Amino acid sequence: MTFLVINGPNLNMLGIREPEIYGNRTYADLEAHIRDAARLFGVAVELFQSNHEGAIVDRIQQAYGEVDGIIINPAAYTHTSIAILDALKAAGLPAVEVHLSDISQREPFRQVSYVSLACIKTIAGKGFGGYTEAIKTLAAFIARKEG
Ligand code: CA2
Repeated sequence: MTFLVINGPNLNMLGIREPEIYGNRTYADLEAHIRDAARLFGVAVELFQSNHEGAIVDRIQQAYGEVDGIIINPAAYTHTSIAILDALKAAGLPAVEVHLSDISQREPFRQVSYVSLACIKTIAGKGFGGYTEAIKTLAAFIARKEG
């Protein structure tokens, strides 16, 4: 089983600013965390980070027929991007949305997620652990569907 993990704009800045919201750990630490979690659940992962909406759309389109599921933290595009929502729908792959912070407790504009409309689950406010939970959720969902 292979999952594509997509991280959106500014997540490459993790650990550099706003530690009170996003913590002290860096994007490299997040990548290591995701790879460890994938190993734990026996799945392969491809990691992709971009600050560009079109690049994220392209990567989702490319994932069709290539991976079994998508884990996505679209970052700020969560709250604006119908293009990413449509790409996820077009790819037709099971997807889980992850946010480091609890977007339901933040500014009203962060409480709206277009991307969630194409996801089987949204996990928010659990920090790096949210990605572990997403891998577990996606693996169980696919196993149930195939079994
Ligand atoms: O909580 C999340 O994971 C978010 O997706 C993070 C996005 C934000 O726009 C979403 O509303 C919620 C922002 C990621 C920016 O990350 C930074 C990291 C360090 C310094 C500045 C920004």
